[in-house]
Amino acid sequence: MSSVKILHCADLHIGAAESSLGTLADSRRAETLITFENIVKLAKDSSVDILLIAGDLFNSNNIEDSFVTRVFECLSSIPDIKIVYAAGNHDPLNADSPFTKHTLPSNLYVLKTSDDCIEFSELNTRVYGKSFKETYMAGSESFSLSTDNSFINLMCIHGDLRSDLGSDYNSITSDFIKSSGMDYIALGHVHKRTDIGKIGDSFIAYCGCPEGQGFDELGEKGVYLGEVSMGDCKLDFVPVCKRMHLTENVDITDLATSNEIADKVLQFIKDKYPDSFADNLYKIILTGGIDDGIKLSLAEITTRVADSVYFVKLRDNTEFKIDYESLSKENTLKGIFVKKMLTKIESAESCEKAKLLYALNIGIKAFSGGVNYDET
Ligand SMILES: [Mn+2]
Repeated sequence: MSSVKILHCADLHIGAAESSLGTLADSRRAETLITFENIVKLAKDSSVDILLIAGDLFNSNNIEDSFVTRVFECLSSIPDIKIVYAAGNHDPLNADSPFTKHTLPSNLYVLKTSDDCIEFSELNTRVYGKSFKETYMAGSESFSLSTDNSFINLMCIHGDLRSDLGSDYNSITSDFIKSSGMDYIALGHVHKRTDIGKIGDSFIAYCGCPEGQGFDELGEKGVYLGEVSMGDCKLDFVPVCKRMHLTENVDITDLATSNEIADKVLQFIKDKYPDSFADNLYKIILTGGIDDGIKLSLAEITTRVADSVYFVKLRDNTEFKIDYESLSKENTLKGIFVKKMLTKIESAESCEKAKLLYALNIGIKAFSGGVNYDET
């Protein structure tokens, strides 16, 4: 066999709850499980030979049996596909692991916690790698098992791609990769996808998490799918996420009422995401200059936008259109505050200036009673 068809996924974190979503958190947990089912279906429909899962399939080893049962049931439903699992730092392969406690599907191969190799002779392919045994695992300078060039050599591993061995999460260095002899290294751990890279003779990529679980995991998420052969790799990114987390700045200069602002926000996201705007989760940062004294009702604007989308939260970064110089001459508490802040800003290092300007803006809003504390 000159090539092998693979699907590379990682970091599902099944069972994780995005608690900031409130009542939606449970539905998002269910969606992550459904996304996993869709990945299995994609593997089946694409007739892949090997499904590589590079760790953190479960968010922790303390996971409800119903999730584990469903996951293993899905994997059993594709008996013709070999599945290789390398446990990650969230679901390490110890006595508490679902992969230790439950009966595994016969087509599921779990890599040991020491350097390991699984051979699929009918596919002329070997899959190398190892599992996390506990939450932390040190990296190594090189992989201890040598390869045979008459096989397609794959690695499935959870770890931290970096230049030194300093990570607590299995440092994977360029030297490690260059000496590995792999055709493709399927990585998990980093939730942001990388393009397919090449270090030495080995292709390598993080596929990222297939379903974002916070506003630090933005945009379209998915898996890598395609063919690997000796010395070559043709993998495509396939989006599988049900929803996207998105952060957008919306300029509301000169708008005043909540319905005007909500309409502007909705129009902005409809224009940018015409096909999926209603399905996504948004963090909207309101920017621009508004008239002095206008108190935005974030609650009302949020409610109006939320009527048309799955989830939205707002942050107010607007500024009052104020002539600070003339205000600083007023003999009022507000005037004295502005004068002191302007003096500080003038003498501040440039990196501090933006912070102080933001503080000035927040302070002015506080005088109008318009500061929201939930602005993370
Ligand atoms: Mn992870």
